Amino acid sequence: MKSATVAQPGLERRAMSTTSSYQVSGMTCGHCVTSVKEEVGEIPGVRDVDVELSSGRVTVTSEEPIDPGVVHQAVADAGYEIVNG
Ligand SMILES: [Cu+2]
Repeated sequence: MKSATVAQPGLERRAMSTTSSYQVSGMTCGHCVTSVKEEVGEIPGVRDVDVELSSGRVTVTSEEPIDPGVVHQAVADAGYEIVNG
């Protein structure tokens, strides 16, 4: 009997990733950035959160698309507001 599963180097399943970005208002310093990163980073499936303080741009990288409502809530929990996206 042959095994149906054969490990092949280089063919292991690579998780898809998706990014979405949002415009957040109210962030004024590095502490704000950290708060947003922490809250959004706790959303299940989120891999990475990039925050650009000068523009208020928040880019979320996740394994699967995240419900924007969940991101809005996380940003609100951090004390800020998504104004676009
Ligand atoms: Cu701040």
